[in-house]
Amino acid sequence: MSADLVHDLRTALGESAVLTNPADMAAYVTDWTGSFTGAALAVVRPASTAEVATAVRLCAAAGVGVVPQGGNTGLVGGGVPDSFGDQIVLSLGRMRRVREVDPVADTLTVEAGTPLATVQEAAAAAGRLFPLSLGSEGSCTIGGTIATNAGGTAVLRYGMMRELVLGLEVVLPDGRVWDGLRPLRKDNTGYDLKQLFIGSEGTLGVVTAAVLRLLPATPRRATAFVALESVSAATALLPLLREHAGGQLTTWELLGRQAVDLVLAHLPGTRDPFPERHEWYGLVELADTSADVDERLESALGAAADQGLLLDAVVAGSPAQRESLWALREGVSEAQKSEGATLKHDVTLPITALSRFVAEVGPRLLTALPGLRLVTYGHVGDGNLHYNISAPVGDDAALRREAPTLTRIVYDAVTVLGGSISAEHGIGALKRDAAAAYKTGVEVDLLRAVKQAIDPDGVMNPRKVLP
Ligand code: FAD
Ligand code: 2HG
Ligand code: ZN
Repeated sequence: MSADLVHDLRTALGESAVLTNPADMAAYVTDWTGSFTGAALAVVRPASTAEVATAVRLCAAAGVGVVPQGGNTGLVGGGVPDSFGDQIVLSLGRMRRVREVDPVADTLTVEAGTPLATVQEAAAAAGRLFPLSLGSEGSCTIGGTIATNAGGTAVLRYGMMRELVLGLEVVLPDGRVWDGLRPLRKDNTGYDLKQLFIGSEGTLGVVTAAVLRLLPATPRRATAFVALESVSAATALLPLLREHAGGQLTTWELLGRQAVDLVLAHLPGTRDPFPERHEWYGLVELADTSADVDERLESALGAAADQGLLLDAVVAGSPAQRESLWALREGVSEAQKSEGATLKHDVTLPITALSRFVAEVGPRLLTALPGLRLVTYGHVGDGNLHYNISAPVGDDAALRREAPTLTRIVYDAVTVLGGSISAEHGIGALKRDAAAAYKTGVEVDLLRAVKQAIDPDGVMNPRKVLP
């Protein structure tokens, strides 16, 4: 059966579009974190929507599951096959064309395998902005950011990927193509189908192209790195930043000292912007087309200092300084990976509950595993913490052993405080069982009903998202 499928895929798409050699497939079956390694019957690399449709149709007919993959930067094991070896990986990596930039509609139409950075560059070349911004933007794809409904560091102003997509083209689990590639700002004709696919993590269909919204370019930017006493200072600063910066406020990020320490230890060229160590830090950025970003940042920081909310602050005086402040924030994932075993918790809470969450959960975790290192950072302006844990120094095994207990402590507290166990990374394989356990029965029933309606034979990304 699988030999026939590989033969049929090669006949339809060409020899070089179907990889079966284990060495060629290796990069496609292990995820970015290194925690998920699976096996595949083949890796299929179509070059067009028609080829995606053919590949999915052949897999559906053979009863073989399809795992869509973009840049393979996902953090929940959703884009790689599991260990059964009975699925194919469908890589969108060859579909990377910006099809159109329309200055009147203010839209950009792009193929799913295009890296996010390429889309940002195409928007900039047209004098516009595509605002989604992630540490992985050089490698992650538009299809992947749609499939995960990615967030990042400008959600505070522009929203998540869901809010930036106007239209989609999707290959359905039976191989038919849904052409929803429309630039319409208004379309009240029943259920919003594109929103079902956004955030579905490859379990409902393969996104092959999208129409994205463009926004005014914001070449004027003012950026500061600030030292804070506590998480509650960070949350108290949010309304004050809004009051002074208004619609210019684009980024309000938080970093605990442990996160900064890891970046300084592992990423060459980074340096501590302050002479003294502090427990918490914030990164704030204002952006605008032409207006007074510097003055507004200054007045916001002045007011914060007057209210005793700031311990210290450094304002970027040049693009190079801005880069070096951003490197401290964007380098955390990479630095934590270099440090060793990591247990990730991408959680979200009501903003007013963040401080209590951090105060209560840290001691519980340290009791469960003395010596663990809390690497807390994230998008505080969105109520989203990356409440990650590094192993006690030299004891990765202890973290792996205690992971279920530690994660239960975190997720129970998140639930009690009215939050969610996945803010922006999704469910994938990592949180599949936990997500079902922490949702209500009604929610799980509705999710299953959607899956059953669109993918009754379970072709798309089997054993992910839903148990
Ligand atoms: P993959 O990893 O290839 O796939 C992710 C999921 O989408 C899988 O379930 C896969 O099956 C599905 N998928 C991929 N392409 C398609 C498609 N065309 N059609 C249907 N399904 C598809 N995320 C954030 O939200 N915010 C951040 O700030 C952020 N920062 C990151 C920083 C780093 C250093 C890294 C490594 C990751 C970060 N991420 C962040 C994780 C984030 O989910 C991804 O970077 C991005 O959204 C995934 O895109 P990708 O193309 O790599 O998708
Ligand atoms: C970020 O905000 C990303 O830096 C990655 O979402 C978080 O690696 C992580 O846990
Ligand atoms: Zn994030």
